[in-house]
Amino acid sequence: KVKSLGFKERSEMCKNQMGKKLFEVMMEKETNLCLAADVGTAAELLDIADKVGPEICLLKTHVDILPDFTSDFGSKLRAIAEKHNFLIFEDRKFADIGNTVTMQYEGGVFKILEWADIINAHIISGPGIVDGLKLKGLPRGKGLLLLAEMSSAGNLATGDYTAAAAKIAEAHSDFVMGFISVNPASWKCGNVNPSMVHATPGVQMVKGGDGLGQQYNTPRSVITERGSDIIIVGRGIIKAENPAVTAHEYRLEGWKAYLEKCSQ
Ligand code: 5BU
Repeated sequence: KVKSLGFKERSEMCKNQMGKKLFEVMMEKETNLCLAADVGTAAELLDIADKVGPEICLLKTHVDILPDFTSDFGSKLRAIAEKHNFLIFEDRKFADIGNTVTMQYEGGVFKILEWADIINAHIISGPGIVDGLKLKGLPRGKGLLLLAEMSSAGNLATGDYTAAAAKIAEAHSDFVMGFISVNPASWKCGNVNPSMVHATPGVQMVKGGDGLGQQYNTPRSVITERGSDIIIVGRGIIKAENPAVTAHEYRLEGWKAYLEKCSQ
């Protein structure tokens, strides 16, 4: 088995600045944990971001679920991100044609471009979606993750679709910094280039599901067997009695698995 490259070597290969920054944050803080902050209100989100901040490299939002969203949400979250040195990922899953996503990224109530470091997109509409998002995001140093795979049962992002995502990423490596993936070790097209980061949702300490299609794997399995880099954990942390303590446990599991992979 070939020894995996470390985040340091990989950060030096990045063409996208946000991709490089993410690897650097991961190394500085020794964490490959992303919190999926799917809490009920913006107030709760800001609260958990501050508590769990020291444990994470990335905080993932679904800003459109927050009933108390106000225009100062972005600057408040950014202040917490700077305090704890993590990046902000809005899991918007853009999916429309290039021209429409430019407006969805920049405009509306949420103005995602103003506060999110990282966004993601489906490739269902073709590579024009990347051109559109890049037009707005690249001049501001942002990064894009492509949805190459999904964690939910019966999803259609498999095989040739996954390979197409990898190909589009290669062609736009100035803006695409990596993937949402589930089992990149199994990709027929290979694990693509090492500058690309892989982030995986559907992670809990015990394998299982949620009754609505979500499928969970353990941190260890995701990082070592499935070849990903970042574990994305939502309910495993936010529903815990003490989210900060539980986040610390996930962080240790994830980082231990990364170190193990590098020493194999
Ligand atoms: P959970 O509570 O750990 O199941 O939350 C998972 C989060 O990751 C949630 O915000 C989803 O929207 C997100 N997610 C996912 O679960 N599966 C996917 O394939 C993608 C995103 Br893409």
